[in-house]
Amino acid sequence: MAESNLKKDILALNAKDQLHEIAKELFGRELRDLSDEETLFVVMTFAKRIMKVSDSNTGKKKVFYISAEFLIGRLLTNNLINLGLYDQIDRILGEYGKSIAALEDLEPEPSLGNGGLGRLAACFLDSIATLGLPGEGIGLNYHYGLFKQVFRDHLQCAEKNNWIGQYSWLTKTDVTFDVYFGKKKVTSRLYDIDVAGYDNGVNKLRLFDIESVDESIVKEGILFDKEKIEKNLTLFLYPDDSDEAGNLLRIYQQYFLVSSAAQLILREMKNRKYDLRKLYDFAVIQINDTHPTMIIPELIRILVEDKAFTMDEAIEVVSKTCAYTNHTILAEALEKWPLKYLEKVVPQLVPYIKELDKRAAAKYKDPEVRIIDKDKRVHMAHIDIHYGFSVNGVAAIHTGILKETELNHFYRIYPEKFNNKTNGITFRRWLLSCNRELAGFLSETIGDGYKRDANQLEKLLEFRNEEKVLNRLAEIKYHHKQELSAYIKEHEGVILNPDSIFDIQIKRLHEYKRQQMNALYIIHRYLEIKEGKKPARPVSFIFGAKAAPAYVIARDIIHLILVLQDIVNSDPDVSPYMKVVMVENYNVSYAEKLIPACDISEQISLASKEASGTGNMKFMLNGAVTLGTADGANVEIHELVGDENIYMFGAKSDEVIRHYKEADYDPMEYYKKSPVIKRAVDFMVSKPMLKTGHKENLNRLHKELLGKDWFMTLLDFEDYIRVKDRMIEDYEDRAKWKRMMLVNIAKAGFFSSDRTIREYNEDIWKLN
Ligand code: 26Q
Repeated sequence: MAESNLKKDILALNAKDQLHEIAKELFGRELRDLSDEETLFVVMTFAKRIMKVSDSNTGKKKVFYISAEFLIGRLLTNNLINLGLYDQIDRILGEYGKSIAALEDLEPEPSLGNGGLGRLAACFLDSIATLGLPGEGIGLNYHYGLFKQVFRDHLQCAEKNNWIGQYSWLTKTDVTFDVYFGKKKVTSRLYDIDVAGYDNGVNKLRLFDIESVDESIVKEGILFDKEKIEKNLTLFLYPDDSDEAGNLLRIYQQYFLVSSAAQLILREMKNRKYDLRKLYDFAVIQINDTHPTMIIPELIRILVEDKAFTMDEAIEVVSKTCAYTNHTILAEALEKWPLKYLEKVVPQLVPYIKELDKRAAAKYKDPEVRIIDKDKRVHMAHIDIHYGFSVNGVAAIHTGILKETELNHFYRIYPEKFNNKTNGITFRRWLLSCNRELAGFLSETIGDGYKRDANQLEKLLEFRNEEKVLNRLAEIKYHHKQELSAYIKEHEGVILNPDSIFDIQIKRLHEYKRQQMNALYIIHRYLEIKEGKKPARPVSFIFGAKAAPAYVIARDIIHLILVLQDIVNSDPDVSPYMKVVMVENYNVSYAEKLIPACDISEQISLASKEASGTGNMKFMLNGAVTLGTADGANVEIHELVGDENIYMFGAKSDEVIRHYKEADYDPMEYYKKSPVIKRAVDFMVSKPMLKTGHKENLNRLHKELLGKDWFMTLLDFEDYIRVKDRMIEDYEDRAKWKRMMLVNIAKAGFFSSDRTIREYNEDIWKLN
């Protein structure tokens, strides 16, 4: 480490010369004459070169974090901060009238993830590198990643996101592997992205790509021929899973990932002359949800077929190497593939999966723990639990529900495998980089120590009654609200008042996350203002969300919000008191602008359904106050900040689970007995709504809410109104609110992903 710093210092000393040289090399011109975009490429190239010569984190044992998603976001600012070069480069650019801030928005965002699970993987890579642990991420290089969202006619449309330009953080390697789908062979090529730890060594994110990929098969939007596997395999992240071809493609992607990963890991073991019979002494494979589960039968297959292991030996070695993280308890998200799909895509794995099932069945009579069920569907999670050594949930309540309910049959046979690892976020991106003003103020107030040891944020509590500190926090928040307002005006065409309360819900669109409940509140407030109840202060309701293209009701909810945005913002009686905006193409970069500007953090999932949530942590760290249900990590936030610094509402998870068990929840009951609920729900299909929006979408949603409401919106709606109204009133007690902000920041240290990764290492990975 000392040596690597020395190396960095030497390189950094003449950073200016190097920038000049790279400018000449790439563009044949002087730095001062380059466009902002060209300057961005120069700085990127410089950072890439520094990382190439920096030391990597090494050790006898390494973690391979294998995941279908790595939602890494833009890398320029983050890499410069972690390399300790941000201020220096910014100064040099300043000499030419440029700044990093002016460049960073030009970087295309790698969109290699859907949401929480992918972003968590990215935070983990940052923390693994920062803690100096040997580890790498293994994933896929989707050319167009997750779709780009555009709104047309109040509807979500999907376009491809072409994030890989001429200059990207990817480095093409000369490593290739053969991957077989039955007898059909394709070639997989490895690309690397360097991951710089904060003041520490560099690790790698390994991304595999199919050599025969063909971007030209993409037509309108994100349409392409799903059958042409050798051309389409790495074009998109999670394509349409509404039909068989889409599901098969998903399995092709998964096997392509695990076959490449297995070969990469075994190649490294061979290069380092490690004994494969002790694989678990040198490698631990963390399986991020079930998407990479086939790595287990695949490794067993290779050890048996190519390395002369007996089946018993192979199973034992692999089981001691693999660990599984569960990120969801939604039944529909637990992967169960029809055996015939696997027979079609990866016939070579099927005998091994059958063998694993046979052994489990011989040992345990309970049909619930079978890998292949009576309908011939393969339960991917069951492979992980039987043939991995660790099973973890991602927040205390989530792990509890796994043990007691969802995976109880497994918990009874393997209690020792189950453990909790409450999620975390990297403070480099979610504080130092996205909120430099707050980070600077914290350093002035409590010193720099919190940057290495997040728990030191608690020192801030000493200032809970110091008006100067409290006012400064409020001032920083206000600056971000001004900046966000300007950005939203430019990009969404909506004018927000920075003096209004910024109420923000940003996350994937899913019924269980209940954006529809937030929308119903907006209707409720709109109608109250129409009746003449003018609030003391305006509220800005801000949303960001993508819906899976095949998820009809989720798209209807987006439609509802966009129609409300139109109606509310264009109504002169109402718009001075409230505004609604759903930002287009919500992504990591947008989150970095929204989160520092937030007052009210909406975390309103139906209790028991949100495994953890990590946005809740990012908001808290940036001084927002949570409005939440007792779900996921909200429960732990509540414990940390106490009743007086959070607004909790709604049914608890045991009540919700009971309703599901008894099948006794009926939304009609709530609709009939509450005029407030009835009025808000019916407004969805009222004349003004149908005039602006589409009958089909709004009627379908209305019917869904009253006929099914699977995620119990109406159960919690009245309590939500009550608590949210109180929260908005409390905002006027400025002293109280500022203190809540301070306490939330001070208590956020627990949610550093450095803490999470330390726990993974101590309990599961045991790296040196
Ligand atoms: C499965 C089968 C078929 C098609 C798609 C999928 C699929 C794809 C993505 C299932 C799940 C995902 C992603 C899940 C996810 O992001 N989960 C989130 O993980 C976060 C990190 O642990 C948690 O904080 C969130 O609570 C959880 O929702």
